[in-house]
Amino acid sequence: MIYHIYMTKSQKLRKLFKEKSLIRLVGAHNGLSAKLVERHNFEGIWASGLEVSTSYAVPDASILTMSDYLAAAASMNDAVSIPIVADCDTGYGNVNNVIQMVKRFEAAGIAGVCIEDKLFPKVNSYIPGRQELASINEFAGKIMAGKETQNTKDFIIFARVEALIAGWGQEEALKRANAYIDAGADGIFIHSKSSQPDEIRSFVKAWKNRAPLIVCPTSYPSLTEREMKKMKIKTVIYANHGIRAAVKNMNTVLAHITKHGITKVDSQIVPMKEIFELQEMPKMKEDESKYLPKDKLTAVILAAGGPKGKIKTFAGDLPIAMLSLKGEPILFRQIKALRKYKAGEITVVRGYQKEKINLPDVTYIDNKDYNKLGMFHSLKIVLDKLNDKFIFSYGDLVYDESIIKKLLESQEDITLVVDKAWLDNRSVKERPDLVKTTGKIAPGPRFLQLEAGGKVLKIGKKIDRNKANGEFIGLALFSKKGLEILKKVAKSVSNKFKNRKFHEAENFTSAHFNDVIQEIINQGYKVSFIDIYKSWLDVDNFQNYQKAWKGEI
Ligand code: SPV
Ligand code: MG
Repeated sequence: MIYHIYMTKSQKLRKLFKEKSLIRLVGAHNGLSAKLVERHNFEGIWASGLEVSTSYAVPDASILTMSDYLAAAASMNDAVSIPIVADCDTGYGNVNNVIQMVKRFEAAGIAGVCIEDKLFPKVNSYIPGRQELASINEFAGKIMAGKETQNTKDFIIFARVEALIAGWGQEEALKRANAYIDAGADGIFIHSKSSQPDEIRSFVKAWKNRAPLIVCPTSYPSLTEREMKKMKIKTVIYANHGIRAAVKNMNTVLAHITKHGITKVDSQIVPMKEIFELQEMPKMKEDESKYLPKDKLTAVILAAGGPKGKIKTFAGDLPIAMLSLKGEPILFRQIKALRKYKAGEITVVRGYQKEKINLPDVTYIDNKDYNKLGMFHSLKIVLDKLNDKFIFSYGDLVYDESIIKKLLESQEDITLVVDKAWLDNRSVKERPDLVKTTGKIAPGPRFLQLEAGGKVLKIGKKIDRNKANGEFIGLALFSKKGLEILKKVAKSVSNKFKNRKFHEAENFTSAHFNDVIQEIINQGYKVSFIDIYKSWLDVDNFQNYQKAWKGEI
C-alpha cells in the first residue's frame, strides 16, 4: 500500500498562495461543473452562490439554505482534488450562523469560505436596488468568530467588501477592508460592478498590498491577468462563465431538437464516452475487476454426440443441442437458465457438426474423438481447466429453471439431479441413466427429498430397473472439493482400466459419466442427490422432442 503525503485542501490553497502569483478560481455549482474546471487546469473552484442558486432556478438572494450550499460545495469537493473556496454569502445570518457555517464547511473539507458584508438576506451584487451593508463592527465580529471557530490553522476565511457595489465609495471600502484584516480575515475580496476596472485599480493602489486581494471581473473583463499580476492581485474569480456557457449551448441544442429532432445533433454535443469519463466509469470498472469477487460458478455442457435413431432424420445435420424449441435452440435455453443463476464461464464441448454450435459468449472445446471415445472423455478434456465449483449438464436437456436453483442450494460435494418419476414410468423401453438411492421406493410425485443426506448407491443404464428408484437427468453439481474428487478418481483409474472393463463400459476410454460416478461411490466418496418430479426432458428421441415442443415436460 502506498500512502501519499496527505495535504488538506486548505493546505493546498495556502501552498498556492505562496507559490502562484495569480490564483484563478472558476465558478461551479456541482460535481460535474467542478470537474470540468479542474480538467482545464485552473487552480481552484469558486463554489458560486449565483451558480448554485441558478442550478435550482431560484434567485441568488439567500433563498437556498446553508445546507443546500454546503451539499453543493461538498459534491464539488468530492469530485475534484483542487481546493474549493465556498461563496457563503453573508454567512447565512448573524454571527451565530457564521459559527455553524465555519464548523460545517471546514468539517466537509472545503479549503476556505468567503463571507460578504451585506445584510441577510442578501441580493446578488449585480441586481440594482437593495444592497444593504452590515455595520463594520457587526461584520468584523463575524470574521473574528469564524476565525476562532475554525479547527485547523490552515482553513481560510476571506472577507468580501461590498462598499463599491453599494455605492459607498472608495474610502469606505478601504476602511472596511482594513477593519476585516484587523479582525483576522485571510484576504479581501474587493467587489465592483463597474464596467471598467478603474475603481478596482484605484482601490488596489491605495491598499498597498496590505493583505491578499481577490477580484471578480465579470463586469470589467478588460482587466487582463497580466495586469492583475502586475498589480499584485492574488486571486481572480471567473465566477459564472461555466454555467452561462452551459445554458447557451443547451439552448442551442434544444432549439435544434425542437426543429429537427436529434438527427445531426451529435456534432454539437459531447459523445457518451466523455460523459462516462466524467463519471469516472473507467476507474469504477478497474476497481471492479480488482476487488469485486467474481462468481466462481462455471458450467460444462456436453454437446459432442450426434443424434441417433428417428431424431436424426428430423435433426438433419444439426446437433441436438441446436434443435430449436419455439425459436430458441435447446443449448440457448440452458445457457439462459445458467446465466440467470450467475454462471460465469460456460464451456460447451462440441464434436458432431461442431461449427453448427456457435452461440456467443461461451467457451468452446472440441472433442475430435467424440465418435470413438465414451462420453466421459468429453468431460475429461475440460477437467484440467476447471478449478472450482461447476455444474455439469448434458447438451440435449430441456429443463425447468427451478431445477438449477434447487441444485445450487446443495451444500454437498457431488450432487446429482434425480427424477423420481421413474417409479411411475418403469414400463418404458429405453435405457435411461438409472440410480438407486438410499430411502424407500415409494412411487408418486414427491417434491421433498425423502431423507436428509440421501446418497446415490448405484448408477448406470444396466442396473436392475425394479430396484432403481430414480433417473439421473444429466445435471450435476460439483463443489471445489467434489471437482478434486472427480479428478483424483479419474486419474486413479485411467491406466488401470485402459483395456479392462470399467463398470458398464468396455474400458475407461469408452466410459460414460455414470461409470465414473459409480467408481467415485465405490471408492467411498459420498454422491448426493436432489430429487425432482418430471419438469425436464432429454431430447434424445423424437417423441421427447415433440413433448418438449408441446411444453409437456
Ligand atoms: C457569485 O458567484 O455568487 C458571486 C459573485 O458572489 S457575483 O455574482 O459577482 O456577486
Ligand atoms: Mg455570491
